[in-house]
Amino acid sequence: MTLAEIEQILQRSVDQALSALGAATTADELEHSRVHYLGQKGFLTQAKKSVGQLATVDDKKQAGKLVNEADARLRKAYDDHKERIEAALREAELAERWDVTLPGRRSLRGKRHPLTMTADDILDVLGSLGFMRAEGPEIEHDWYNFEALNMPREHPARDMQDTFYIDDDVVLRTHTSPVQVRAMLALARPPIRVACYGRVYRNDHDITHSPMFHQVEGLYVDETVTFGDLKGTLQVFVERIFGARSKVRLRPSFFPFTEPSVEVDLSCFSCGGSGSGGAALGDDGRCRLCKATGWIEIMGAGMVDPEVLRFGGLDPDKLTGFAFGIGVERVAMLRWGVPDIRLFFENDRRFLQQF
Ligand code: FA5
Repeated sequence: MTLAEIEQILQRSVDQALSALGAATTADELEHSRVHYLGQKGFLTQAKKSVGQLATVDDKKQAGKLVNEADARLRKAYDDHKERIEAALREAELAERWDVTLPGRRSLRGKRHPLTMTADDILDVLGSLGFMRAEGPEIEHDWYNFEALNMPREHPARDMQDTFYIDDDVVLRTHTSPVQVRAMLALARPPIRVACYGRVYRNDHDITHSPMFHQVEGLYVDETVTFGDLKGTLQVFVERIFGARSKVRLRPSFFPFTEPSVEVDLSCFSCGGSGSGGAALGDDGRCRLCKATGWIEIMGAGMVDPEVLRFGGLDPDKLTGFAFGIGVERVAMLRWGVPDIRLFFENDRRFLQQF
């Protein structure tokens, strides 16, 4: 091969190679062209080999220069185009991930569960009245849950609460009242003024009863605690939770651990206590919320039975006390007009977002 022939081949092939490299649109196509033109069997390699066979040193020099120039030009074209393909790829990937024209997505903020909000509000009110927080176990000894509350074994009052037994001596607590006895034994000296919030369990389930629910227990023991103090405390409590126009009514009832015992009714805030009108109006013009009675039951309460004070290690000849137990779900249902207790436990965001 002569110098002129090498020159000719280089000119033609470099042009071909440049347009082939430039036409590649993917990394694979580009690599394919690189191997074809710059690889072992490519024209450049062939040309390099031919340089050695040229007749004169001058020809070799000149041909070598031409081959090296072509080589450098093609490698640069290859590198530049590779860079362009990679940049386009990166951009395509980014465009796939970030569509800056989309409207922003708001991240969901967590908030307190309606039952937690209700319990917090109840505990805030009781805290402002001087009640200290107290706690007790959910898996409780029969003695605290029943016996120390005047319900010995075989006592018919035990049937008031359908109990989950772990064994003969241990139960899932059926109410927060065992914490009364625990608090008396632990604090020992009056005044004892505690509020306990927690889960309780009963074998009970329908739209207003859940096998697991929450109670807040209040207990106040001192030298001169009267039934009037209980009524005053409950009045302040309902005004703060349900509004200034709310009234309480105490109805005689029975609990083995209080004497006298009462059911506490709240004046119906839907019909204003009139039994008719309001937001929960039925077809017959009567209030459905209070069943036209004007009152809604919200908790049990009473003066602590002297025997329970004794179980708590206190002297009933010197001390008196009152106690009350509130169903937290009941309060939340009344506050927000929730028709089914199970809604609180299903964790459906459509329900929870409304509070
Ligand atoms: C008691 O549990 C007594 N320990 C309350 C008490 C305390 C009385 C201190 C006197 C002194 P009762 O069984 O009525 O009482 O329950 C109290 C409240 O818990 C009820 O008013 C109701 O709101 C709620 N409650 C009872 N059972 C369930 C249930 N299965 N699901 C949801 N709430 C319930």
